[in-house]
Amino acid sequence: MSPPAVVLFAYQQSPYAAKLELCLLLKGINYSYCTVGRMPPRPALQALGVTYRRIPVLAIGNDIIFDTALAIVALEEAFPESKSLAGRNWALQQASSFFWLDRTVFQTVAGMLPWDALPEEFVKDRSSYRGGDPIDPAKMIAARPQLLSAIRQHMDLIESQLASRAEPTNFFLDTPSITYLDISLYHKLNWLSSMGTADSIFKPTTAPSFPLTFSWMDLIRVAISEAIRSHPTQGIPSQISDQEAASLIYSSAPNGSPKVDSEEPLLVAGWLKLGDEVEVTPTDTGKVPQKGKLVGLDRQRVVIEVVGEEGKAARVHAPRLGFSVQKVK
Ligand SMILES: N[C@@H](CCC(=O)N[C@@H](CS)C(=O)NCC(=O)O)C(=O)O
Repeated sequence: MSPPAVVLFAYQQSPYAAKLELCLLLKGINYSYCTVGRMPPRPALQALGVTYRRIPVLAIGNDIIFDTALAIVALEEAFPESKSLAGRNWALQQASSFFWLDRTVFQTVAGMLPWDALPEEFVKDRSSYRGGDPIDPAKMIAARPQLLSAIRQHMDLIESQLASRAEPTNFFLDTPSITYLDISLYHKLNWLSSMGTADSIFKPTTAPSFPLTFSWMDLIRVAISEAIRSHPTQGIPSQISDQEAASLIYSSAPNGSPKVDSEEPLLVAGWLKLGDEVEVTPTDTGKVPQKGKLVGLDRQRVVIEVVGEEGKAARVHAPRLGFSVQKVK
């Protein structure tokens, strides 16, 4: 059986897309890249009936996955022959990535963006994306010492973990090969170091405070170069149009039947039943609901059927952690 077509909907500057691209590259999975705008509207996703506003979105055949946390799980399942990034402590990796790195660390790092150099329209868009008070670039810049201080506290944890490895050439969890947690951590630090606003950390004038972190980042860069060298055509995307992306998705069949946990309290209580029109919404940022027909619900994911502009359907999967599921009233 030929492997399912993989389509990444993303834009170049998206740090979370970079995280998923690294996973695809290291796993050697071929995929197509459908470029969407840095801000909505995003016609490629609208055509699929996708209203979820976060990027990236990953399609594996007819299955459309929201959130990189679930995308990596779906990739591990759909491509069992590819290099695994799950490794040891898989559950702990997912929990650390989701609650520590993707939430707390990412928010702090995003605060370090050069807000005064960004277009006003973009800052306005990200204010509504984030929710709460509008982003005031002057206030963000004034808050930098506090953000830098928080980043140093997180980096202290990272440095201590790295110091506990048996070998200095091992990865973050003391494994000889790279794992998902390495990638989840690396893409944030690499993004931060590229901003130029944290040079006191990344380009110190005296001895660096985080030497182990820097040499671990070099290890990751070596792993990336090796992946490119060892399979120069795999994991390197080809650009496709919105229409090509839709036809790849709609010409594939969904993979298997969605799972249903009969003990799921929302089903047991009668709040939800299969076939209901529901909305699935992130609970932290970009809280734009995605509507669809409930076809699967277990402890890990919610699956809904979403009909696109041409009346064709795809299955959309979102993680349970960090997403709410409610019946549309
Ligand atoms: N937890 C989500 C976070 C995704 C996220 O925050 N993406 C950013 C871009 S890197 C985003 O969607 N920003 C708003 C936008 O692009 O419209 C994931 O892992 O996929």
